[in-house]
Amino acid sequence: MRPPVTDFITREAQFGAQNYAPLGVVLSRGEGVWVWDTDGNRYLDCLSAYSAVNQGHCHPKILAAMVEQAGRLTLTSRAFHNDQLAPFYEELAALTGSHKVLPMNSGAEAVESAIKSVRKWGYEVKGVPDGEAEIIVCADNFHGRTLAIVGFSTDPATRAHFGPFAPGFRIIPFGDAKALQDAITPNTVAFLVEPIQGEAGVVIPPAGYFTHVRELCTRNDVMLILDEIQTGLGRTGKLLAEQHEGIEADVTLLGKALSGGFYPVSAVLSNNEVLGTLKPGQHGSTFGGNPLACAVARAALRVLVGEGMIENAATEGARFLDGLQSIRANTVREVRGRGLMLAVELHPEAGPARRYCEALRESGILAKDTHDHTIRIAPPLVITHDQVDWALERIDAALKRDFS
Ligand code: IF1
Repeated sequence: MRPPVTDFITREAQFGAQNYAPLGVVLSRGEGVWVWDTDGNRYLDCLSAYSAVNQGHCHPKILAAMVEQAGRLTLTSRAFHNDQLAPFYEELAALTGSHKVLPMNSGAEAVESAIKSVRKWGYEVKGVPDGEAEIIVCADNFHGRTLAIVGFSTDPATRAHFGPFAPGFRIIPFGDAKALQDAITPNTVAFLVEPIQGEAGVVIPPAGYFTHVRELCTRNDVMLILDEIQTGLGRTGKLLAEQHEGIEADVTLLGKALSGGFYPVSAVLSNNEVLGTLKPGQHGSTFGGNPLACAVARAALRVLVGEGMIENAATEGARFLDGLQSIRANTVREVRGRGLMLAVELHPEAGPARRYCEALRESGILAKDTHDHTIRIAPPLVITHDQVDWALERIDAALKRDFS
């Protein structure tokens, strides 16, 4: 006899820090786009663990690679070499056209590592006076939850009462190249930005913005760091979101789907000398670049590319976006998206997006709200034509629900 759902929820509440407010569903199994709760109800996952499960839940080939490696060698530390790291470097560098790779674990660790590396590059190569490096970031950014990162967040919920914070960051509006131009000083070492702001509600910048950003960074010897932890690895219908803009970052950050949701794997990719500034003993991590992480990531990249998931995200994402835009509901203010990174923004008077997510759950779809009025829609990239139609029917009905 399975314990009732409430049993798991109350037991979590007894011992767990309450830093999340999850929907009232207790999941126990996942396969492809589907997840099942402890009562056996099936849901289409439209969050994909915030784009960490792009390859679909429990992809059999990634699982097989994980099990095989886990039975052979999991962790050596970087005090010794292992036989998975070089192939991981080679395959990731070839796929992304990068020259250097720094393997880390969480997305935030990749962001922090990039911040350290560009500061070091600023002092040792650009000639910025020690301790005076500046990094420009955008309002409404989300780059993780560590102290340096929340210090340059503009979301009170993620930064209140966590101070004091690290200095050296300037905040400008997203999408405004003139603001970037005005913020650059001789001490600016980098511009850190998401190609599309995910947590902000899938905010897509104006056409041409990144072309201008790329020119400004090149002209002023400022490193362009693109945080592709959420937008990367096929989510927007291309391997990297930067490809929609026809530009190349100097430093690219990957995480989440780099492991297909099996294991925390992140990486800093550098197209130039930034990572070359790191010398032995100057940066590291116990688990960074471990053989299990590398084997899992190699399989995750292999299936992402080999099974046409990126192309499918472009095709089905366009259909999903078109379908959402065709919904005639007076609750909807705007529909935004690129590939399978989609969002439905509601009119404030429609009430909190959370209750529409509750309605979606009742009809078999799991989605997450962000910033009160926006529903994110981000299914695994393996979603089929029929599953998109199945989801659109239910989203249409939910957006027309009368909660009065
Ligand atoms: C939470 C948000 C998404 C990210 C980008 C770095 C990171 C993330 C663009 C850090 C992580 C996660 C974190 C998770 C919820 C989720 C999230 F709502 F918080 F903002 F996706 F939008 N850069 N995003 O999106 O990667 O250290 O988590 O591996 O903290 O609640 P991480």
